Amino acid sequence: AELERYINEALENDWFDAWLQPICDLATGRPTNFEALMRLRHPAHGILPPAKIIAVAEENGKIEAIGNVILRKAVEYLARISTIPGFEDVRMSINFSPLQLNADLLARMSDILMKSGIQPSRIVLEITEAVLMRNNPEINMVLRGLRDCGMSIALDDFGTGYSSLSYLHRFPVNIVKVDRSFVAALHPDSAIERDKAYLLVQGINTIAQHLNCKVVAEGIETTSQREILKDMGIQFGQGYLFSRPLSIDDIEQLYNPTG
Ligand code: G
Ligand code: G
Ligand code: NA
Repeated sequence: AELERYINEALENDWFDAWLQPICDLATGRPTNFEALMRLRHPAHGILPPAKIIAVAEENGKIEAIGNVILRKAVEYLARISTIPGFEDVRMSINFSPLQLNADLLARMSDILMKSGIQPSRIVLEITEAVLMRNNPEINMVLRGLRDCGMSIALDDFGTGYSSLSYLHRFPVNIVKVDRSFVAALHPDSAIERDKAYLLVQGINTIAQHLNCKVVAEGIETTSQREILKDMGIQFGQGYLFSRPLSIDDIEQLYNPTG
């Protein structure tokens, strides 16, 4: 009930923001994308836990209003980042709840992109396989519509769900994000655990490459994880090793300190 009240207050007062975490080329460390991550900063209570906020908002129907704020800000921030030298072509990855993927989104998305002058090919929609599992005709139509406009679709938390492979087969996914639990297991004390995680990530990478999907490894925290993944042939990664999620002002400070 408390979180519901904070959500309403935050929508009224514009306290929702999109923080950004870079997705980097593992070989060069250069950001190729930024992922927009929802943050609610309450003036009295600080940053509230995003996963809980999203769960509550999906229950009470506020997720669409929140998602619209995140979408608008993420595109605005992409336009700002694009003015940094060397960042003209970076992309923005935006998380979508299944409840946002309705016919209204098609019109809203094209309106926002038109007004900002951002090419659709610079937007990545991050969905979880729970979205595809619904096999909902409206959702599938919306995803195909957005893809037909030139946006990419990334499957988040890959490998943690029920039957991920069948979704790759049934639905035109462009990017697979290897869940961070696999990356974390590349590091443990037990060599058996480590070897198993290695084989699983390698398997996911092989399958994804055969399906022409790019692969992003999530949750990279150490240089040794980065090296292992790079040597395995995985091209992209995200995690605290590169950067925590940051506000747009901090991103501009970090990448364009003189601009
Ligand atoms: O930012 P953090 O890592 O705490 O995010 C927690 C969870 O919330 C992650 O699973 C992430 O995908 C999800 N999430 C973050 N931002 C958004 C958003 O804008 N919309 C939706 N639907 N999920 C988000
Ligand atoms: O599921 P999704 O990829 O959207 O989740 C993003 C979440 O992962 C955010 O809550 C973000 O803060 C968190 N995250 C990002 N990088 C790392 C990392 O290197 N380690 C851990 N433990 N969490 C991370
Ligand atoms: Na995500």
